[in-house]
Amino acid sequence: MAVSSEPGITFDELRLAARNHGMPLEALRWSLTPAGMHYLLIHYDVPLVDPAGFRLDVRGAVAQPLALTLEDLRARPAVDVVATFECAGNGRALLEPRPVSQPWLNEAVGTARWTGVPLAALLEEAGPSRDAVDIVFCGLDRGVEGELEQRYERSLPLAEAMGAGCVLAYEMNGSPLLPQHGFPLRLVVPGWYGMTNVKWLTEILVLEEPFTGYQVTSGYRLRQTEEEEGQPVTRMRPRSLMAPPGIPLFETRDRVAAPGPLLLEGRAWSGRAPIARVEVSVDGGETWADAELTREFDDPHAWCAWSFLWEATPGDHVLCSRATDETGDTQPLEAEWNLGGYENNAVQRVNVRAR
Ligand SMILES: Nc1nc2c(c(=O)[nH]1)N[C@H]1C(S)=C(S)[C@@H](COP(=O)(O)O)O[C@H]1N2
Ligand SMILES: [Mo]
Repeated sequence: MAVSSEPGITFDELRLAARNHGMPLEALRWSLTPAGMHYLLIHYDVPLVDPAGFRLDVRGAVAQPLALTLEDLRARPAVDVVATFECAGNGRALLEPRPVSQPWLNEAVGTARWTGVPLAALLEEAGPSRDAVDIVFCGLDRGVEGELEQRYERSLPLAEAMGAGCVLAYEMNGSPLLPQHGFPLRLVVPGWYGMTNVKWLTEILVLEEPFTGYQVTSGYRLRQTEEEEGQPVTRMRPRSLMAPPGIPLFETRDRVAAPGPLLLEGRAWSGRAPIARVEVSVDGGETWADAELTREFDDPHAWCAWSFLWEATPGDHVLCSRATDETGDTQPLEAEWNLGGYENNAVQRVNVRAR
């Protein structure tokens, strides 16, 4: 992956940004993100899928291969899961030098209620062999990446795939998936970074050896150089964001608010453990005070809401929030750089002028 030290994004980055939109941060006020405001990340093209001809194949090292139509899937017992998705590249464009890819600031997040078939039950029916190690999830979309022609496919270790909460979803917030969110079927793995939630899912392949596909062995690895093997990107690190207070300046999106009491609100999540604490700083991260936390969903990897009453004094302020999860992991003040620009969960800084 190329990196750039230029302050402005390149034309290639702009083209990606124009396709893959973020969640407008004011949508942090909604507990479930309306589908049209959920962020979007599509490596290749959105495929046009005829639902009547659609099949999900479960094959490879299984006792009983399966070929399921949408009706077959909808006839099975359904479950719901509320999951916060965050793109692993969220925060990438704030890194210096900047890894050249989708230039997210901090808006690549959203939370939806996903309805579908529990993955574990389907895998059990197919009967993975005793030597199964990885389950590969294959999308219908194809492209060229890292000079390799490929379909979008990602794997999970068998134990993670069998774990509670993985769903083959055909509905988002109670409606059929939109084309851009994976119609007619996608994988949902609560807690993992977004790339795990394979859209336009058409095949589940059980392997008796580790999967070596591009999106697992080349893409989505934490490393400083191309030569390094690095560590895979897996579960989301703790993060919090603030719903933009007051009103925006058109060009900079900085905020303007009246002096006096101002309720700061936002949401926080972690893919590793439930959120234990959210703190707020109104002086750019010098001093911190606890925010109030409200858990709206039982699902451990759905975001929770936080709020903090601030007495705004006239002048310029930098507001921050910082989440800590039950493992004790907390958001850093400064980003940790890596070549792909992944997992940047550094605290957000919100400029507010009270006047
Ligand atoms: N088939 C397929 N699945 C995919 C992708 C893709 O390009 N193709 N993008 C992944 C990435 S990188 C992210 S962050 C999430 C985004 O999901 P959303 O667009 O529904 O928010 O989908 C994942 N699933
Ligand atoms: Mo992503």
